[in-house]
Amino acid sequence: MEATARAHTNIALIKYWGKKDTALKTPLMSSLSMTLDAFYTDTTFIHDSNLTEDSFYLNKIKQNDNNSERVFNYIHHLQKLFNLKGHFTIYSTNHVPTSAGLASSASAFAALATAFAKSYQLDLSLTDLSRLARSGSGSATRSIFGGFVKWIKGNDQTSIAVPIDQNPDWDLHMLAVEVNTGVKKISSSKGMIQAQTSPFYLPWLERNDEEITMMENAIKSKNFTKLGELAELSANEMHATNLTATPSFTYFEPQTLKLIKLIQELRSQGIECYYTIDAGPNVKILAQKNNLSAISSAVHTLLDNVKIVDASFGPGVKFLD
Ligand code: 2P0
Repeated sequence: MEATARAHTNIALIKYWGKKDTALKTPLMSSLSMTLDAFYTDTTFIHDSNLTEDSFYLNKIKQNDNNSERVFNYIHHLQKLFNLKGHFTIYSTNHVPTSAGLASSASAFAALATAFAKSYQLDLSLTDLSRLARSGSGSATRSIFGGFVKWIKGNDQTSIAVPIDQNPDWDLHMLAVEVNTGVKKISSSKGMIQAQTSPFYLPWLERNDEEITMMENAIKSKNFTKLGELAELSANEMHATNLTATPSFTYFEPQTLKLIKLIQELRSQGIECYYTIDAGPNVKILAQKNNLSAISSAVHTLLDNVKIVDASFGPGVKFLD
């Protein structure tokens, strides 16, 4: 049996940065994201009794055991969960421009969970799929749905994604700005453990419910200013815990800081925009249509040869024939 699914990636406006249970990937906090149209992963999952080994192809290239380990472990975990066995082949294609420097684990594990479930004809709801995707990668939980999505903290059963507005009628864009770096980054999994040594980590966690509620209210009232301010605050809180961890670390590069200052400067000139930053040096700028070209020109003037991808709301997972 064979099935193919497409999932779009998402960027958190209220960040997830810590696990309650490492194996189950239940989070210490709820998070809230925007699914993006510009970036997605297509994954085909095939299981067949004639297969003699498990294999994983990424962008048409067969991956070695090392690169396949996380994916194989994930599928073995799912097979055990549903009492299934047998070898499989996975073909995954990332339509995430490498130039955008965006992580693809959210779309990758959401597409994989969905293709897996369909190939075995498991009768699962989207909520069930978000739970399955979660055990592959935390942020994948949210990529099951489109638009604005909340991932609720909780236990293995209750920590699932909930759509807030799958088809938002909003003029909201995210400009993904690539910041080049040769520096080896700390993985998200490691970074979010280390961040918990920060004296600011617990106070941040205590603010989580309130920040989620405020963001939901900003979305309900279509208040771009509130949404942008809260998203920027959440990113700054996350990166502040990294800087104040023991040992201290940061994903920021000099160009990241240049972009932060540029966004502050643009705001002071009346060009409304906000930033969010994940576990890497790239900056995503939240803005509305009328300011996109002014912001892009300002970024290009500041940084030579930087790549910018304009994204807006994307859909939830779907099956492809
Ligand atoms: C997020 N990030 O909410 C946060 C903000 C990065 C910064 O989720 O260990 O690949 O697989 O659960 O989901 C990136 O981490 O980590 C992430 P795992 P994941 O989007």
